[in-house]
Amino acid sequence: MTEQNELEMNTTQVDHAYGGSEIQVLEGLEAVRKRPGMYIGSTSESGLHHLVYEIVDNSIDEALAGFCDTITVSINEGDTITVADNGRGIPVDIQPQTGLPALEVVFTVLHAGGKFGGGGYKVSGGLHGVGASVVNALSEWLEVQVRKDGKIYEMKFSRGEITQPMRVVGTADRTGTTVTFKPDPEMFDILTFSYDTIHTRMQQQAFLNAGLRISTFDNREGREEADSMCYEGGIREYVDWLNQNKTPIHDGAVYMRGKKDDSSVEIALQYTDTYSETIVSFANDVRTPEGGMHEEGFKRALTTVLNAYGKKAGIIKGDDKVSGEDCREGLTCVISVKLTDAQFEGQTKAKLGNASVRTLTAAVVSEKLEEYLEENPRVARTILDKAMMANRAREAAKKARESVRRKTALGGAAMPDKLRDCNENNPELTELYIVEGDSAGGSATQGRDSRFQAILPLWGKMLNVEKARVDKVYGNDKLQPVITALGAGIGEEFDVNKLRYHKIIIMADADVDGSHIRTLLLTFFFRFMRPLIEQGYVYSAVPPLFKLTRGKTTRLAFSEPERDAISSELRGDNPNAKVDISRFKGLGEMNPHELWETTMDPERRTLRRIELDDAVQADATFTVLMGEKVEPRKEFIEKNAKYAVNLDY
Ligand code: TSJ
Repeated sequence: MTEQNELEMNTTQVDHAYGGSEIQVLEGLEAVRKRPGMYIGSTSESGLHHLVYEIVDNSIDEALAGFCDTITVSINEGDTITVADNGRGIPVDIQPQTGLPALEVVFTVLHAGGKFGGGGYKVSGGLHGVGASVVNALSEWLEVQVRKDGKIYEMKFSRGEITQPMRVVGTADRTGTTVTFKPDPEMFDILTFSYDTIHTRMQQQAFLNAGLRISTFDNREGREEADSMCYEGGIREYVDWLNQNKTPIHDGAVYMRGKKDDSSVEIALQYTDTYSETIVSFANDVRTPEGGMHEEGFKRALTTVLNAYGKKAGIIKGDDKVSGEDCREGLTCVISVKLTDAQFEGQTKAKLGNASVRTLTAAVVSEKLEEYLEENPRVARTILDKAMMANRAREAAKKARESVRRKTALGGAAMPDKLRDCNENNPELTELYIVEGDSAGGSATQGRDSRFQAILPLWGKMLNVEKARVDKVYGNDKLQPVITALGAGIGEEFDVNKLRYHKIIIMADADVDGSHIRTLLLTFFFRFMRPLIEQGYVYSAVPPLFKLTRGKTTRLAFSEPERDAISSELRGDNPNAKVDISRFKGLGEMNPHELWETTMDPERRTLRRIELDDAVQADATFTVLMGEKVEPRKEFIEKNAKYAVNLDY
């Protein structure tokens, strides 16, 4: 909304007060340099990358207007950025209002985008393309070349000020715009671009703009990379991509679209055999992680249409119905809406607030999905069966929960037999060690400080929760004790306030079995107690790998490099000194005292907090690691050493 007001203010400025005055221009850009956060969010890494997106948005608008099909984005040596397109080229003719070349106005007047030329920005509804002057103001230098009318026009700036007025520097046999800039070190805390970040964003834009080719290059020495992305299928291919490691239950994504007045909506969806829900939504090509009206409209209509079809086709009988959640089990969906006056709400402006979009989205889904189901009865049957299964599973889960509750009510605090609880009752002070294997469990029980440390041993192979539904989890004899010990329920009923321990520490060996159990537990927490991970209650104990002894001195090492460093340290200047190095084979091998000293004593232990700030990424991670497809798993572990380390170290 602030942006709206600013836009109006500046419009006034351009049309009336400005009148070609350089002073006014500088005042505008000075505001950007005074409060950069107001314009690009922050001056940290995200703000830095925002500069790139602001420029690229202009090329995407040109593509939306139908005049450009190729965009390249390059990170150059020295962390400068070049964005180039094959559009019509920014207009260079003199604007009647200002008496200046349109090109100059684009880069020197705040929010000048779309104020010149013909329909270009109108077609796209002026969705983006207003940030060029902001980027210019925050760049140590910026150069633009426009190929148009057989000529190359060039103009240069420094921190928003013109250092070279527009001039012709050559002849051109094509059209297009190229901008190169260097973010101002005076303005940014971080100046190094992440190829990954830019690539991810550009791939997203390529999915959202079907047929548009976006190429990315990292030309910095030692990290050369290049990708070229073009998706004729648009968001349909986005869904394919999101599902690449899952098993779809029907061929091809269902695609729907519609528009009303200045707004349009596009949806692609496909069901997989998983039990999770992935909805990725956008408004004007901007991700809306917290959803909003477009997601609400979609969900509402999906539930209504599936129930109506199910009844009509005799799959849902009598008074039965499937819930919204039932309808979204295993669903992967991309929603993209475009509108002229997008209202972004919520703390992080991550939620679409325009109520009219809810109506439009619901209308499109009601009409198009019903049509699709009528025309594809076999797919319809598959989807409805899946929703019915989900419904039955949820009913069973409810019964299981009620029976657990009854038991608890009758028998007081019916804690698992295996749990060795602590004396303290205040969850803020207590810790639960979930320990792999009975023998390590025994050592931990003897070695712990029983005032505040509880031990729960787990043993044997656990249920692969990727393939499990809520009811199975409740009935599972390995996970049931975890649920009961934590005391906070699972799924929709999970309540962090009921948690019995505020530190949940997974203690497993650094071997394959250990990593298996760790991965399973994390998947289970992620799927059924997500706030536990989001709010940072889950930790991984880090046991030492080596014990080094010289004479009376004993030291521990957590890695091989550390072992070597300590070894030479213990030797000191004496190359003949005998340092005894033994390897801990597993937790079970440590005696209770050793386990306490190395892994459990809050004064001396190392804990690794499990963090999952990006739930979507994590969802994919778990799917790959736990799913039935072996090849993607191998590939993933090789490619993502980072995550593999977190999960599988
Ligand atoms: F603005 C900018 F500098 F950030 C920028 C703009 C950067 C880059 C890399 C590209 C562009 C850009 C702008 N590419 N294409 C255009 N197109 C126009 O500005 C344009 C061209 C012709 C007409 C017309 O009506 O003839 C209208 C417009 C808006």
